[in-house]
Amino acid sequence: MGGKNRFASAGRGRAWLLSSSAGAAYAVCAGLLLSLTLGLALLATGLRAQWLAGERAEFVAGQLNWQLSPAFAALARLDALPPGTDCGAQAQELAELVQRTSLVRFAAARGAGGVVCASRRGVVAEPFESGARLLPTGNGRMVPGLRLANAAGMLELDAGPLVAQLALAERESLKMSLQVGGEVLVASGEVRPLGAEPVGEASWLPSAPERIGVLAAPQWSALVWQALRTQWLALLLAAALGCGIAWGVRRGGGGRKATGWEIAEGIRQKEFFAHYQPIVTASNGECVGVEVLARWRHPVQGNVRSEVFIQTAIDAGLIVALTRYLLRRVAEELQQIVLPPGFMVGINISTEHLALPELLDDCRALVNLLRDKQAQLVLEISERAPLQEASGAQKVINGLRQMGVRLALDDFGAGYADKAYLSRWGFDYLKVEKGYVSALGQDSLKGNILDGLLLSSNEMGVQVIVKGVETQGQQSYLNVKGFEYLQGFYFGKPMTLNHFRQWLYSGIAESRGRPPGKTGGEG
Ligand code: G
Ligand code: G
Ligand code: MN
Repeated sequence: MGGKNRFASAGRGRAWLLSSSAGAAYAVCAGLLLSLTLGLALLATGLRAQWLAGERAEFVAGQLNWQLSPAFAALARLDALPPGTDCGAQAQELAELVQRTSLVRFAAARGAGGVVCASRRGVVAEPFESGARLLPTGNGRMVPGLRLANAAGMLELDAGPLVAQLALAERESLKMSLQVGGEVLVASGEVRPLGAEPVGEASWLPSAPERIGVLAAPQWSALVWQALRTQWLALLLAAALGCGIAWGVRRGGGGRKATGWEIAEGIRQKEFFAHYQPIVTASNGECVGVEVLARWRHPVQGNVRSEVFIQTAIDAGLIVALTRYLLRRVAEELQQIVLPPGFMVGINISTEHLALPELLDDCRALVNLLRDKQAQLVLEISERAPLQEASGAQKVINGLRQMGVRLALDDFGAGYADKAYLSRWGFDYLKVEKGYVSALGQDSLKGNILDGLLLSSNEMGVQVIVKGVETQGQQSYLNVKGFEYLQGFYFGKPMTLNHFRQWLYSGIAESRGRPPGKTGGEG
């Protein structure tokens, strides 16, 4: 059929959509946390780098200031040279100055009448202006220099040791340079215009006659790498945390709000199915019926707990559609199984559904099938949502009765049903809330209520089914007290029809169901 194919491909499409949106949720959460952490790591690294740059600029400036201070002092003393016109005496003095002042490799002084005398005889000093400037290599200069000049004269310093200092202080993530005027001397020994270099923290040499400073510029690209290298553990944790959050959100979200759309789609894709839980006699554990419990295998989230999706289905107005589907599916399934005579099949019905005349049609196929098998349908109505007179449920119930359907008051003891409520709606069975059995031997009040219940149920002609029986002790006790029907994990958990069939015919039910010392013992 074309329709079937269409649904099948729609199913695949939806599973893909859901799983890809799951992947997206992980990616978004992990990415968000990752970039947040990376941002913080970069910020921290950046602030630290800036602080470090300031520190280092200041330290190197201090060192260079100390290295250069003899030259600074010598420059200040140039005007104390003896005046002369022939440069002879001056050249001698200048040569001695070069000899004893560290870093100075050449000196010149203005003599009387504008003559310039040099520290080396026969060398003509280039013209110079007051101030400081860098001298790049080239023009016969093997090592860069620093020229300091004032009105009295000029000193040319060997900048090699300064370069060495810069190189020593430099790091992959921190470029060091010496700024003189509009130029910088970088750690490789080159001289470049100031604008070409990234500017960082500057620290000025305190004793310099001119503005000479040490620059320390953080290298941001290297810092990103450094942040990645040093913070990888934090980044890894952030990514893991992001995935964890995504998982939590998806699980919590999937748990709390399986959307109405998903339920509607789940019905269409036949993702809902039935589990069957045995109802047995208290005296010998013989199976006399089952309760049908809805189960949902979600294509992505797997098995969804019924407490979650039943409430969502009720809230989304889809519980009728879900039950209708389940009734049909159960009618199909039960065709395959031979049932003991008088077998009861319990189905949970919402009060809302019970007010709809369509319920009669919804039940018809199952009712007919069960009639053929001499079994009967029991609709379980929870005490938690009481039936209302005005809802029109009475008419529907009358119709159901004519079809031979029976009614059970489910979760008895959880709400506030009284005798009047029971007789008004004509319930055939009372299903006692789980808490009453687990309270046996612990909560004497609830235990007493269980005793009193038998008396009044006999009076009213309703049969009691006790739910939540989990131990042999509980079975023995309830049997001795005179309860007739029991349901609980001790006899059988909710299971698929195939499992139920095996369980029903394997005889396990009888061997574990028969209480020891049935005739005399007390539980
Ligand atoms: O087996 P389990 O944990 O699924 O049952 C939880 C509750 O969900 C039961 O108390 C039962 O009332 C409710 N429930 C299970 N299946 C259905 C269903 O098909 N319709 C309604 N209305 N309730 C159901
Ligand atoms: O609709 P109703 O509340 O009757 O559904 C029965 C619910 O009780 C199901 O969720 C089923 O899984 C659960 N249940 C059945 N037997 C036991 C039992 O022995 N102990 C406990 N704790 N839960 C049970
Ligand atoms: Mn029930």
